[in-house]
Amino acid sequence: MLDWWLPENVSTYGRDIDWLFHLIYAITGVTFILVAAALIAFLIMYRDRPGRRARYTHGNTTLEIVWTIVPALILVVLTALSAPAWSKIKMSAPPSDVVVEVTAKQFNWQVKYPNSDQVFLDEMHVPVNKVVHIHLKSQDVIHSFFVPQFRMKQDAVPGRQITQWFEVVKPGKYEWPCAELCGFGHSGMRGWIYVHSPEDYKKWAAENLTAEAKPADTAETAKPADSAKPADKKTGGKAKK
Ligand SMILES: [Cu+2]
Repeated sequence: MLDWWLPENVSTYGRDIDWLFHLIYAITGVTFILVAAALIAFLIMYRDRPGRRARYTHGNTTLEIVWTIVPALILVVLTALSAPAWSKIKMSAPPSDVVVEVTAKQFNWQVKYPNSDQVFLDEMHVPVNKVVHIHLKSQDVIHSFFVPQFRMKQDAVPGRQITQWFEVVKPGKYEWPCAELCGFGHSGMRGWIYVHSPEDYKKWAAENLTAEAKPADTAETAKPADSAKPADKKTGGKAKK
């Protein structure tokens, strides 16, 4: 109904959020119209007229109870309706195909991939139709990772690493602003997320993530038995130096 108004949804879980958005928008929209109509009606009904005297009223207990209980019930129902989306998007994650480490700072996104020391500034590359896990940290103040088309928003909090995930279904270049007023340069803090086709992503990774990724790959082919762990340890040790 309001799809034209939101940015295009390219995320697997975007629908789960959009219908809740539309539902809440409809409820608050109808409430707004009722309240505004009552206000205008009362303005006219109780306007000053010759011979009319103001009088004191203490209110109406029944009305008070009704307009307290009805919104409370609406909130309880909305909570119940949003719980499945919340648990799917925020409380759990499907196994990752790609992991990206993001550290926010005043006023950039710093992007790193496991097994590579290369740090990218305000630029992330991920493959389409893959589950991407973001390990989100902050170096200074609270920032907020926001990609409207992904329907994803998560604060980056100093002292914590927060894992979030997304899966994008359409290749493209998506704006990646910081959505938390984080200081003087906040308005300029934004990056771009490039969602590539599988071939393009492979090509990009081969050109940009090779330096540290290669030793791990060769270790894997050299020792096919249980190579994953030693290879990880190797690169992990290297990264510390
Ligand atoms: Cu910021």
